[in-house]
Amino acid sequence: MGFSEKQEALVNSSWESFKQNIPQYSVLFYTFILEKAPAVKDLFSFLKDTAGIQDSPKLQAHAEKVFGLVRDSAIQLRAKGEVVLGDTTLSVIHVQKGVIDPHFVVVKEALLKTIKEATGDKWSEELNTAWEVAYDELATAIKKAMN
Ligand code: HEM
Ligand code: ISQ
Repeated sequence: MGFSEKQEALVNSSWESFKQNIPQYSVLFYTFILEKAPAVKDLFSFLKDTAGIQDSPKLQAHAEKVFGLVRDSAIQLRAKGEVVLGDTTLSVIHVQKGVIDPHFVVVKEALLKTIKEATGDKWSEELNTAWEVAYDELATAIKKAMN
């Protein structure tokens, strides 16, 4: 899978946009996920002890990790043409939590919509495709070790 320098740069610059307002975008991301798959709410432990999703520092930290991992994948794709996970931790966590294949599509759509919001008038089809490819390659790597 070819991943260009331009694509890597697009992912990097929109990652910076995302980081400009993590409280807002992490809530938006989570809201998009629950819109499509309300039942998924019960899989996440970190919202149990908070009043609302608006002020959950754990949600923010976790959401930042998810976007950061997709961005790392873009870097890996550009450097060596594939995404390799250091260990099976991510796969094990998701199996244990009860995550299934169709959930990955839900999270992907939520991620792309969040990036669209975060980048505003800098958004483009090309930028969208770059995130899509980086996410798909990462999701494939996680799913491979889940089965
Ligand atoms: C946990 C990333 C896909 C649901 C985690 C964690 C990471 C992560 C890093 C560990 C907890 C943390 O340190 O934040 C990702 C990435 C994904 C992905 C990069 C896709 C490429 C999914 C999907 C679902 C999901 C499709 C299904 C809705 C969860 C749940 C946890 C988790 C329920 C446990 C949260 C808790 O501690 O209660 N994910 N994830 N993830 N993920 Fe994902
Ligand atoms: C972990 N995995 C997938 C999606 C997530 C969204 C918010 C917080 C943590 C997550």
